[in-house]
Amino acid sequence: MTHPQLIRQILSNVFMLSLVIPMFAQPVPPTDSNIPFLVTFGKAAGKEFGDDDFSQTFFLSIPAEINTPIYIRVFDPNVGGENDEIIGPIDTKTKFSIYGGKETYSNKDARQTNPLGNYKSGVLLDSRTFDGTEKSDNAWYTFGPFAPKQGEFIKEFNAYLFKIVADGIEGNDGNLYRYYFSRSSTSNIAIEGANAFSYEWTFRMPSEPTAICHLYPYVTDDVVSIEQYNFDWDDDGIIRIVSFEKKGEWAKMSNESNLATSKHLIGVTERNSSLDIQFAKTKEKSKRNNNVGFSVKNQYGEFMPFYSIPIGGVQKFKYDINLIERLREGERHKGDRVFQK
Ligand SMILES: [Ca+2]
Ligand SMILES: [Ca+2]
Ligand SMILES: [Ca+2]
Repeated sequence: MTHPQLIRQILSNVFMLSLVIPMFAQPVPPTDSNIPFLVTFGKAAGKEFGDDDFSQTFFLSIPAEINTPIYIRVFDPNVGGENDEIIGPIDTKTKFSIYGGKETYSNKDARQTNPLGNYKSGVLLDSRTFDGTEKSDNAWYTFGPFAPKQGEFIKEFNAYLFKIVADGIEGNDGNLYRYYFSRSSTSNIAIEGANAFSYEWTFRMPSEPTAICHLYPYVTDDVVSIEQYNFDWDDDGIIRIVSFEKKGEWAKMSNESNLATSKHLIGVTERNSSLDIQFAKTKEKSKRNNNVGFSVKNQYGEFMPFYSIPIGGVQKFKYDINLIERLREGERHKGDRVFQK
């Protein structure tokens, strides 16, 4: 193959690849997580329903080169009707607030898992409170348009960051909802290169008795151990960690209204990509309407982000011990200096 032919071939492969693997992260929860809904309860709810703090924060990152307007869409933002968990009379109000500008992400309080301190840092761009009478039942409500530059510019991502906070400000019912980050106000059109993440997911498990859901915490290259936290798992099955080296390491699991935590070592091959945390229901134990909270800390005590497009891809267990050994060997030599004669 001549040189120009080779280049054409490479370009065409890259083009084909971009068709096959679109890096579009916009539904949250993402389709491949198998998680049907995010959940936020009204603050008068008992914690046995699975929400420990009645607040959920997501960040949306928009690549710096995008300069067309974006929209933040919420599916079923109200409480009542088809999808929500109703306790007694419908009396719950959920407030969705969108933040941008300075400190939206860079303020430390925004990157914790509890709604404390200045977690609503940044400039409030828009907000709306939904109750049981809203017509947005089982339908999309659209915030925006926002100019990408209304987000906070974060150099390490080369992106503008927005923050979406859902607070259960009144009542005791569970609000189930989803997000889509869109280029259109009336339909779901993905924003190329955008990604979404949170430090704590509170979500609904599917009703199918053998369903498996996934969350993908990103492991940076300085992580040597992690500590997982799960809240109100209700003995619904098994929570396990899958990686290049872990076939399904069990996490300590919570039951009704309690928090369980366990520490897990991270090897050299398990860095710079995302772990697969599996929430696997089992037929014998399967529960209905199970809401769960999940977060992970690194050895520095910092919460780790879970992205809707897993960064560095999702790790899969390598059955071949020789292959694992070669991977470890390769990682060990990555840092070696090369001396030239
Ligand atoms: Ca109620
Ligand atoms: Ca809802
Ligand atoms: Ca639960």
